[in-house]
Amino acid sequence: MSNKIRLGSMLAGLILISGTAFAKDKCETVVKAGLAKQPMAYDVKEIVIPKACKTFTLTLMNTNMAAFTKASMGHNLVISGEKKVQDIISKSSNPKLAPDYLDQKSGYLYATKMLGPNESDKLKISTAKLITTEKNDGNLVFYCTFPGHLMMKGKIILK
Ligand SMILES: [Cu+2]
Repeated sequence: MSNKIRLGSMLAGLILISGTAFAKDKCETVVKAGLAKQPMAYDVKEIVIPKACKTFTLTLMNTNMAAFTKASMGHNLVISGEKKVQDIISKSSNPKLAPDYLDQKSGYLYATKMLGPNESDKLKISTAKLITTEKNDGNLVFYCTFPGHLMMKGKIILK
């Protein structure tokens, strides 16, 4: 084997290793709400957040067609511990809070804006806060507080 070829394969190996390490700790994700076949759903049931990420960026996109308005079929993404879900959802479903349907004092950890079709919003999530909340309020979950959207719920997994 010539020196040139040996160097070439060593470099290829290094690129492969650094590529894998980068992919392992991906500190961002995009979640879609409102699917073609199911306007009242997220496209994922789980969001995996690596503890190695200090901050995790979560973007929520409402991909519903314009026929669904924010008032008739809005979507948000709220994060809290499992223990607080019922309280947060029942306080947030108050008709006085329309069309945003989120009680600011209900004790959630993070929440996007209530989105109409083709709107998006971004959360900058501190993993340290997630770890503390999981200890105090149980397993972490995400859900939509628009009235009647109880089926829009999934798990947040810290790993
Ligand atoms: Cu919703």
